[in-house]
Amino acid sequence: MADRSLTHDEMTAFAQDGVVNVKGCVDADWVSLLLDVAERQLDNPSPWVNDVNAGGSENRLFTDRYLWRHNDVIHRFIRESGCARLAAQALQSQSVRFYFDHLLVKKIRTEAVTPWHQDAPYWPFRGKQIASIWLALTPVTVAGSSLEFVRGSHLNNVYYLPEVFGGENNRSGQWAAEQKGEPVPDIESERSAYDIIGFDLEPGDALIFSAWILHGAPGNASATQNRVALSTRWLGDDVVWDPRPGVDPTVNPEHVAIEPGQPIRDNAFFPEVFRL
Ligand SMILES: O=C(O)CCC(=O)C(=O)O
Repeated sequence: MADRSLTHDEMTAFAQDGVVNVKGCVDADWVSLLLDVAERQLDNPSPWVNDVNAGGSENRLFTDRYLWRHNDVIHRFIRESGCARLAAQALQSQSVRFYFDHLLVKKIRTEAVTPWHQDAPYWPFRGKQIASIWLALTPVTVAGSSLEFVRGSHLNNVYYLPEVFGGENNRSGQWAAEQKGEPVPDIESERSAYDIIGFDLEPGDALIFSAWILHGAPGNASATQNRVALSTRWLGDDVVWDPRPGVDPTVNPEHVAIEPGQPIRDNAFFPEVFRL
């Protein structure tokens, strides 16, 4: 499966729509290994966790990030799953570096929505060649909290203010409140005004999407199916370091010796995983 390539149509969809649904992105062995990681992480989270209703078997939103430097499975996944190559193809980039992994669990009957947002404003970079690969580890439908996107919105050249997901409950995410700027419009109240697309996925399918596209997800209305996904973040050739106030502090200027405006060179924090 590490040889999976994007088809011409898939690359065109990513370029035009800002998102592409990649069937069979990884095989069942990876899905099973990553589900085990998710199970263990729920009981033993990292300092970057956001856990709403911790310990609950329903109505629980759990996110944890930045596991790859400590977790052998995630470390191997980013190097061996073939995702780096798919990211490079989608981004039309000669090389890709890894940024971080993001585990996202919505247990059955989870009310918490994922608010509409762009990813780029949260991160300490400038550049257009930034993408995520959101890998479904369970079957997901839009009603079961799959992602939705405003098609083509990655091309609008707008930078929206990041907001703190989960508000005051999200103790590890308050850094986002430091930014100033234009808030994301109220897309949910005016859905018909937007070209919204959503996807149903099977385990092992993935959505590759631009860090500039507006996206969000409903809560998980299912009474039987937890929703588990792993989102990995990838940086292409045009990305430069831009550690602005109010961006994600997991990797910050104390960690890396990159001058603002310089290309991302650091292999310890942003390993180059693919080069043509
Ligand atoms: O899984 C979710 O609900 C949110 C995922 C997301 O926004 C992302 O991966 O960028």
